[in-house]
Parts: sequence; structure tokens; C-alpha cells
Amino acid sequence: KKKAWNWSSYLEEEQMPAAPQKLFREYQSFPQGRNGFKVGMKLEGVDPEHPSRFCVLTVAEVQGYRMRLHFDGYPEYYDFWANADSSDIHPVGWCEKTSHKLLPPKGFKEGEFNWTSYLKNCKAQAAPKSLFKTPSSPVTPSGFRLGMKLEAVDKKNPSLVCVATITDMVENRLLIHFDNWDESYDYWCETSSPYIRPVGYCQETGTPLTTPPGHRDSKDFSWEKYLEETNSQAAPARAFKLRPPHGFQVNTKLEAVDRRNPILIR
Ligand code: MLY
Repeated sequence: KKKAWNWSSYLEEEQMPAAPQKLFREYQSFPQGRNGFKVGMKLEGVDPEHPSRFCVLTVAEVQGYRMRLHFDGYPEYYDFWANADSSDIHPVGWCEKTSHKLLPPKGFKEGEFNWTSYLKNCKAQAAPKSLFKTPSSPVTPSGFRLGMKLEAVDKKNPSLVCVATITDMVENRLLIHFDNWDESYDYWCETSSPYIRPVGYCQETGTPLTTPPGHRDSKDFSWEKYLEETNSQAAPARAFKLRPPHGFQVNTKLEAVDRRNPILIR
């Protein structure tokens, strides 16, 4: 007859140690992890599939420091997991305060939604402000502004460096949008991100630049003309964190993890 599986006899059989408790941070311990979010609390947050959208969310499940968030009015399969200290979640009222558009729960028309009556109707509690991460460093002006253009790596197609625009800013983070592409490629990044480069970077380094689809000058794209046509500004080079030349050369051999196939841990 099979015995029930348990950690201590398993580790003994395998002659392998458990990772010592002291290597973990307090917030990693489960189930005591310090996470004040409770099931049913409501909040505002970024839709991971459409990072430009802020939505009405409910805490559906809490696991230590992580929680499953649900889009109000939408099927459960859109639910996603976030850490309690995520920069992508905000207390009720944040969108209004920061002039962001809040996508209401399914079934509400635009402008029809208001948190006070919604919370009352749902008999739900707003997640207390104190549970959210507060921006640690004071927000320093970075030199980046809304609408500025730059060259950015498409994280879904990492071999492409593309023409992009800063379409939102929250604290020290930038929302990167690819010109003439839909917002599903958008992503949030720190101002110091290695994925963003100043206008002219590709030309300087001899890297191909992916120009906006439908733009007539794809063959001999000129930033100067494009900025003029779109009546926009380039993000100033000094706003980017400069990195010293890395010294790698084409064809240099090295070892690296295959991220699509990281070694399975059984
Ligand atoms: N094969 C993809 C490539 C999309 C690239 C989008 N980037 C540039 C924002 C496609 O054509 O859908």
C-alpha cells in the first residue's frame, strides 16, 4: 500500500536538504507572509494584457505575498497573479486623482461608473491605501515627458528595436507604446531600463530600426522628418541612463540560460 507523500521522508530518500528558512525573506513565507489584502477587497490596476488600461479589480485569492486579481464583471480566466507590492496596483480613487481613465466593470457605460455607489451596491470594501506600495524615492523629474519619442526593444519580439512613444507616466515609470501598433505590445519600464534608447541609437550602432507600419518612409526613415510630421519631440539623450560600452563582440561565445526552457525543477 502506498504511503502518503510527505516532505521529510522525501528529502531523506533523496538525501537532499530543504532550502533553509533563513534564505527566505519574511514576505516569502507562506501562509504567514505579511499581506494585508483580503479576498473581496477592490482596487484599481493595470491589465497585464493591455498595460495601458487601468481596470476595476477584486482580490479573488491570497497566497502569502501574492494574490489573484479578478476583473469585475469578466470571466475568471482573465484573473492574474500579482505581488502585494506591485507597482501596477493602486487604491480606489487613484485613477481619478492622477487623471487616468478607469475602465469600469463589464456592463457599465463610460461615465456611468462611480466607486462610492459601486462599493455600496456590492457591499464591498476598498483595499486600504496603507496596503499599497508607496513610491520609495521622491519622484525626481527624469527629463522624460509624455509624447516624447524614442527607440525601444519590442519585448514580445526582442530582436526588434522600434520607433516608440511615451504614452503614460506613473511615478518613475514610463509606458512604452510602439507607433502604429496596437497597445498589446505596450509595456511599463523604469527610466533606467536597458530596453529604451535615445533617438538615433540604431543609426549610431548600425542596428536596424523597425519603423512604424504604414509609414511611407520605411526604406529611408528619417527621425528628423518623422518628428516634424508627428509634431513631437525626441526624449533627450541625457534622460537615458548611459551604460559604458559592454565589450561583447559579434560571435563572442558564452553560456546562457534558455528562458523558454529553463531547467525543470522536479
Ligand atoms: N510577427 C509580428 C511582429 C510584430 C512586431 C510588433 N512590434 C514591432 C511592436 C507581427 O507581425 O504580428
